[in-house]
Amino acid sequence: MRLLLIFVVSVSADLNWWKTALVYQVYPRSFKDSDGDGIGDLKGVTEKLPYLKDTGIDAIWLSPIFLSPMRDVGYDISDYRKIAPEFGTMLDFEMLVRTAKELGLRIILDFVPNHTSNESEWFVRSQKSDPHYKDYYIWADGITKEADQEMLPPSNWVSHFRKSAWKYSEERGQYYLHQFVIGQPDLNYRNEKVQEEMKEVLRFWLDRGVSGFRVDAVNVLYEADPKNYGGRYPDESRSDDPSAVPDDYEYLKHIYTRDLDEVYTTIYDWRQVLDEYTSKGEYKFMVTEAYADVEHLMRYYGAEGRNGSVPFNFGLVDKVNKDTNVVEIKAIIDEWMTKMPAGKVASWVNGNHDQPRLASRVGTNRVDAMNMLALILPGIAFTYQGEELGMTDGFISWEDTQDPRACNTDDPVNYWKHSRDPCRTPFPWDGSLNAGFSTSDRTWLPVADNYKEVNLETEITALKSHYKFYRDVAAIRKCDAIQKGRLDVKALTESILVIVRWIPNAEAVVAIMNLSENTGTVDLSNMEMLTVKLKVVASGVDCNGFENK
Ligand SMILES: *[C@@H]1O[C@H](CO)[C@@H](O)[C@H](O)[C@H]1NC(C)=O
Ligand SMILES: CC(=O)N[C@H]1CO[C@H](CO)[C@@H](O)[C@@H]1O
Ligand SMILES: [Ca+2]
Ligand SMILES: [Ca+2]
Repeated sequence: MRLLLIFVVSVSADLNWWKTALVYQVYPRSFKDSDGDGIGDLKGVTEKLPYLKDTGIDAIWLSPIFLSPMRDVGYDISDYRKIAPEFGTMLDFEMLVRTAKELGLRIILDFVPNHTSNESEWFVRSQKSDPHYKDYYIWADGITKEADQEMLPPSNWVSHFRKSAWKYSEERGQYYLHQFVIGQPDLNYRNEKVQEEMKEVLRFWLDRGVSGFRVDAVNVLYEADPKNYGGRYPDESRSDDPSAVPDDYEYLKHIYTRDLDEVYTTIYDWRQVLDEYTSKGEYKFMVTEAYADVEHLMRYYGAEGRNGSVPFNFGLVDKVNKDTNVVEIKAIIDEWMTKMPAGKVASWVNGNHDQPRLASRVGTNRVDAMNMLALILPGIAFTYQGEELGMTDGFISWEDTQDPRACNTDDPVNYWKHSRDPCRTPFPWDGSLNAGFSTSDRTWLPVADNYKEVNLETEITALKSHYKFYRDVAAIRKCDAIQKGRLDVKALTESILVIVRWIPNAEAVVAIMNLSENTGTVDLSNMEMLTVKLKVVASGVDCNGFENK
């Protein structure tokens, strides 16, 4: 009798990695400069990947690295398939992906679908009314008042960066829409060709081994369809913000320019493109950026049998400052966890390149508590580069200012109120020249003044530091209680919050944050799930009396 042996080779796709991923946002311009031109680049990121691995990071989201005239620091893309020369080459990118894979790190790219740069070939041809590209963007005729023949824009819409969202093109004799800066014309998603183009862009990068996308400014993808308004783009009405002036974005109620139903359908369509690739190996991840209320955000998760994305949860960024108490923090957590549809994955964000630094926003003494919170709650945690060190906002003079939102004010006195540069200063690797970021005489933004104290080398050498605490919590995050356990959040007083993640009769992790200046005693004996004996495995910089494991 012959023995027949059957080997079942199962190539099982890695479907769950993203559900508890610790994602680190690299802002490539400010991470590490490998060639001394003062601008961070892809080779610099590759060189520092071991640092991210040691820190306990699972995936890296790279802010835009694509060809761009850099009028909105890379969020104005002229070719979605090319790497900006200041960041490197396609070969550098492939090396980055390969090195990351070897280390077990995943790469997530920034996808900016609402607009291209006005220097994109698509826009240049559209402006020339090239038949294929004619309707790639939102073009409309101006409105002429009978009396004085003066031409006005097609509607009263205002850009996110102030003033009319319409710009007249002499060449085409029509206005185009730009919800952000003039150099960022909005794509027309009511055009099937644009839909296809953008799906091809996703496939292009998926074919190059990326694990997913962070999608920029999605809730403004669509505007009202003139077909439903007698061929015109309808005016928006006045908002209830009494302090806004007509040039301000806040002046209008944005009922025709954001959160339209069509937005969600497009997200579900992109999810389907990503799913084509999931069968080839790992799950491809998508997280969407929209500043909207929680009810709108929940729709991104999916609907009517269609899968969607994970929406960024900005609750901890928008609603937490130096004075927030733990009852308010608990409310932010509870709101998301209660409204989130069953079986979906939460996300927690403490900052990004548009927000003041965590230490500047909530105070240096709350940095550890907020980092711990994001890392211990169920779901995905996002850390913006440098928040693990407790970096503060840097001082940037008017002369050094780069951010268009600040430059557009033309105001050398008050520009800083609008500037996002202070949170974008170079990563402080050590206390040497330019904080070890670059060997150049001049860096694209100056390093923060306090880099001699706040830098990685100093924090690694210190007995206790924000970095060491972050790294310890990231290590604990890998245990079952945090990966799969239940959640309990209790505000014991206005300043003491206890978060328990546990698996019944097996394992528990307890995080205790005290937001007051006073020491206190916490009695955990009435928490029924804590039948196990506890030991301290990580304690923050200001926690005296505890030694780290
Ligand atoms: C793009 O817009 C900028 C203003 O932001 C303008 O200076 C430039 O000439 C425009 N380029 C093209 C190709 O239209
Ligand atoms: C956090 C973030 O990425 N914000 C971006 C949103 O989109 C606009 C326009 O693309 C950018 O200016 C912001 O930086
Ligand atoms: Ca460089
Ligand atoms: Ca749009």
